[in-house]
Amino acid sequence: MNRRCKIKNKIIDLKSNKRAIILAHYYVSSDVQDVADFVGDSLDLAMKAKDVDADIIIMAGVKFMAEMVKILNPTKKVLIPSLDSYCEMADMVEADYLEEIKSKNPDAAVVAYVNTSAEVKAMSDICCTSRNAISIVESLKSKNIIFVPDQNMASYISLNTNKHISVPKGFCYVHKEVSDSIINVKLAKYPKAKLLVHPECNSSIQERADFIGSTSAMISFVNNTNNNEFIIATENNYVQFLSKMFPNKKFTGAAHLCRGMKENNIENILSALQNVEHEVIVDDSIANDALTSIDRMLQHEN
Ligand code: CIZ
Ligand code: SF4
Repeated sequence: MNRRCKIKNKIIDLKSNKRAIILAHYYVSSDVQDVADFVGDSLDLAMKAKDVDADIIIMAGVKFMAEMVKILNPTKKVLIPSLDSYCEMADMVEADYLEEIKSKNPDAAVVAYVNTSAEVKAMSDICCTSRNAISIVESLKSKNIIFVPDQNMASYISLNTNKHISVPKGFCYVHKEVSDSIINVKLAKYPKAKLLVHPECNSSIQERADFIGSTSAMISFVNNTNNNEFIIATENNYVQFLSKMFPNKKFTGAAHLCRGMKENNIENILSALQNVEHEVIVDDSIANDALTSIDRMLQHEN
């Protein structure tokens, strides 16, 4: 048995000994997804986190996801495999900055993309993910919306709703780096491929897309089309996930890996389980207000 198999087997044994479960995002490596009990997007993970029967939850993703799991499961131990698994976009809008924007737009509702800190969620009216952003924004009474922190996602929502969206700042470097020249090279190589684009990509890339949507929406698109070739403009680990899910279809990636997601590996998952280390703690007063915004999003889904 090779070293990776041994580590994976140890993780599986420890999970059952310690009543632990592993949640993994689509953007972590397939090695990590192999040991997970559940793989999904941030909305799936938030919903799953609410009804897991375990003492320990390991969140293989980035820090805001682990915080969200903790907020939804305050009595459980939530561990993060690496303390360096940051979402760089989530760190672009801080609480002080949002306070300033709110004071300049007192009648606007604040929608926080889940890629935000617990503090920012706590200051917002409601959360959303890439999967439900349009319907959440549409459901609000207010015509004026402050949306944090992704400017490209905000433009996409603007185009698809009749709301006035203020977009202070923020972007995801993984999606912003998807360039026209990369798409040109991919299309020259795979001329029949459909181009699937995440709404965090620049509008020039969105304009060329055959389909724009979240990772879950991309799965539905692939499932419901007769096309067999796809160029995927979102985090590159997702290409491996799609290739496993649809073995008869061909996928090629147009984006890089996310540095924060890449921090997760089977070695640090094993270590987190063995030593019960890297526990995520969210201050109670922040967690309560953040929970209100997350719960409003989850109620919208039901
Ligand atoms: O919401 C998520 O999980 C992210 C980060 C991407 C997506 O489109 O699902
Ligand atoms: Fe954050 Fe971008 Fe990484 Fe997603 S891909 S976790 S938005 S930095």
